Amino acid sequence: MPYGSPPLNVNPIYVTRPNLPPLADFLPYLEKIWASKVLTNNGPFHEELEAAVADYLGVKHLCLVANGTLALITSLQALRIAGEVITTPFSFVATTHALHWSGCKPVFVDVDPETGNLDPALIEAAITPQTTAILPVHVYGNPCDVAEIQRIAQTYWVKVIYDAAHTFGARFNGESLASFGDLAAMSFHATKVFNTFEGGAIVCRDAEMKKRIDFLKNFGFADEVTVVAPGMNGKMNEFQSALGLLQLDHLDAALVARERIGNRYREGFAGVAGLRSFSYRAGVSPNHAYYPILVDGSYGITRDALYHKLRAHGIVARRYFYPLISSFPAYRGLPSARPDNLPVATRLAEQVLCLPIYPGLEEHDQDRIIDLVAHPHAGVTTH
Ligand code: T4K
Repeated sequence: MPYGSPPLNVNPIYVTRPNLPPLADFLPYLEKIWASKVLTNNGPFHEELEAAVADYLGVKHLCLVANGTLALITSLQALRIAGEVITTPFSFVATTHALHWSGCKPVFVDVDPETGNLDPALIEAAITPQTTAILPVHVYGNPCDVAEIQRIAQTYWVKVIYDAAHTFGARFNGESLASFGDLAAMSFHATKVFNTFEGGAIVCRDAEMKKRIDFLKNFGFADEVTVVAPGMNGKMNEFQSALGLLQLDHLDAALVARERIGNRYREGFAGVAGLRSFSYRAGVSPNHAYYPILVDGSYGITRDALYHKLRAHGIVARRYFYPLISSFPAYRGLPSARPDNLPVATRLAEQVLCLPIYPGLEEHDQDRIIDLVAHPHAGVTTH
């Protein structure tokens, strides 16, 4: 079960719902899979989707993978990243787990209060002779300062792997947000703007790197008898790929619906004391993957009180990303994980709440959410 199902006799409104095409449209794909008996290992739907996603994003080289976490781990392996990697604590825990699974040491750096993304002004001070890469996240699909991060990476001769899990459909200066960095790891999880049940992709810069990643995601096989590296099983299967092909047809409409919902929230919350959202960087066409709000001391009630109030009304908002990754037992002993090293991220994690946003969200439900959020003291129930 997804987290956060409220024990209520009302239909909950979740932070997101997967966008799904009509079931009837999926059946012909299933019939083809049954007829061919090709279920996985780079079958025809996989090949077709890989080309179609690259085309949609406007990138030349892309590898489909089974999920976003494997996209991150495979990216780190493909570039042979080792030693220390500079990253953000304000993300989903998979970002740092990928470093752990690759034997790298995460070095947490604080974030920019306006975007929630890694603060480039603080990166250089965290670089040591052991640093081999930077792993920033375009959090909520809002671009990092890609130019400055690139400058730092070139100066110190380190790689940049973007966690681009939230970026599908977002563009920056006319380019897909997944086209920046040495590699970008995307997620096509059920909760994402574009979903293939589970799934993901790695955007890379040239055909040689694509070949390397294709080997890595298939146990390291270069051909039937040659294993060139200790790869893993990171392949996207034919069911996921078939769904992806269908989803692409519905994506532009989904992005329009998300934008409409995002704009209605923005209008609904204008002028509410103690409430703000992150700022979009100039040049971005956002994908409205999430609708995070930040609740400060002048709002009237705390972020957690608002979270519980909404739940009492059947609205399952989520505190992405709280707790900070750096506070989890696996990472809190790291010197860079100290809260005094991460004051902005610590504050944002205590203030943030992601409101429901997905194409099927009904206007009257959104109006209810807006009303409850815009009036902190209305609808509070005592337990
Ligand atoms: N990097 C970043 C920055 C990420 O955000 C993520 C994933 C990754 C890497 C790793 O990518 P993947 O390996 O997952 O491809 C969810 C997702 O599981 C996770 O993919 C996502 N980030 C993260 C931000 O959110 P939970 O634990 O909050 O999911 P859950 O199950 O509580 O679902 C949220 C809501 O969505 C539910 O309340 C209802 C709805 N839902 C969910 C699922 C799974 C459905 O309606 N149907 C469903 O099948 O982590």
